[in-house]
Amino acid sequence: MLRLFCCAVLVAALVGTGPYGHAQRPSEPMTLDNALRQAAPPVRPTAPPESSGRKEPKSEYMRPSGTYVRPTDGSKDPELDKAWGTYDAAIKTATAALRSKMNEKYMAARTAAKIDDVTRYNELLEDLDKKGKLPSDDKSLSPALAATRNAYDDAASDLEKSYKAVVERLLKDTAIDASVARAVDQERVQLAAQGIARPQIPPDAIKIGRHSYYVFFGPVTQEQAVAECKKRGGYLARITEPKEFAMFHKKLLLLQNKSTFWVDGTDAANEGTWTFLNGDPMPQPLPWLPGEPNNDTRGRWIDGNWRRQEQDGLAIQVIRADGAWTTGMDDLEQTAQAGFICEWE
Ligand SMILES: [Ca+2]
Ligand SMILES: [Ca+2]
Repeated sequence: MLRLFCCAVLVAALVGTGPYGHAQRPSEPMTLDNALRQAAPPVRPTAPPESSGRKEPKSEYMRPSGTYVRPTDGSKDPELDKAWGTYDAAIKTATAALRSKMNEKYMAARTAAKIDDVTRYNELLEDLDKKGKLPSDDKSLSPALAATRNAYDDAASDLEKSYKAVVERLLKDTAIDASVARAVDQERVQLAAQGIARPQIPPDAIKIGRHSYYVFFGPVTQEQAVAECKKRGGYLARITEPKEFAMFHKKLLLLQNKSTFWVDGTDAANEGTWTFLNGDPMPQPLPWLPGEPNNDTRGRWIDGNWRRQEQDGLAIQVIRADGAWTTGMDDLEQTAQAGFICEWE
């Protein structure tokens, strides 16, 4: 009986398999059509229907630039483990919110068939997903970027507090050598030095000599502009030399749009005497726009109230005059909203 079964299996195998041993359909009559069909290259699988959105980022988490990386040789402490967990979660959430905003822009650009924007947002998304690189600046993403950076700062500040708390606890515990507390504190200092506060110079920054400059679109007040540059490890640009001005003249003219950017400078202390914001004298006479500085005090609406203010803040402006675009300095109310230029040494 067993022998019979074996033979049946063998016969079935011989009948049912082709030259490569793969199972085949029952043979069809050899017609021209069938012969051609068998000779034809295999039909390529059809492309999957285009998905409604961009591909989701890979599941593994890419730590974005400008955030702390936990030192591997640091102290192992449950409280610090927990703090790092909280920090990582906060960074992840903030980054995911930014990514979602970028994806939204990407989809909107696709819907509007704006090819350039589609390409740009796709590149920004890839940079974020593959390199952890935040968009250096993008007018349409400014609020989302600012929110992300604030979230990073908050997370870093919470982490710093946890480190300090752990150091305090370790120092109080007589059973633990003080050197352990010092090592933890050292780790905190290292993080602060290499982390959030490090200069964040956009890769496409303008270079003049050893200095880098970047034009941000804001809009912010002059005081906020100072804070924004400081946050990036730089300072509000000091445009004092003709070659610096010439460079911005050239770059900003490309905007072909009325725009204003804060730079370092004020005459708040002494009307008409321009100094840097910290009071240092300004070395070069500035190329003012025609009719400026006028300390225009016509006033404007600020927070629902008509206010008259002195124009005590220094800005570089792109305007259209006599049918052509030009740039130059203007004095503005320091609470006015404008873009800004950061500088790094
Ligand atoms: Ca003034
Ligand atoms: Ca003015």
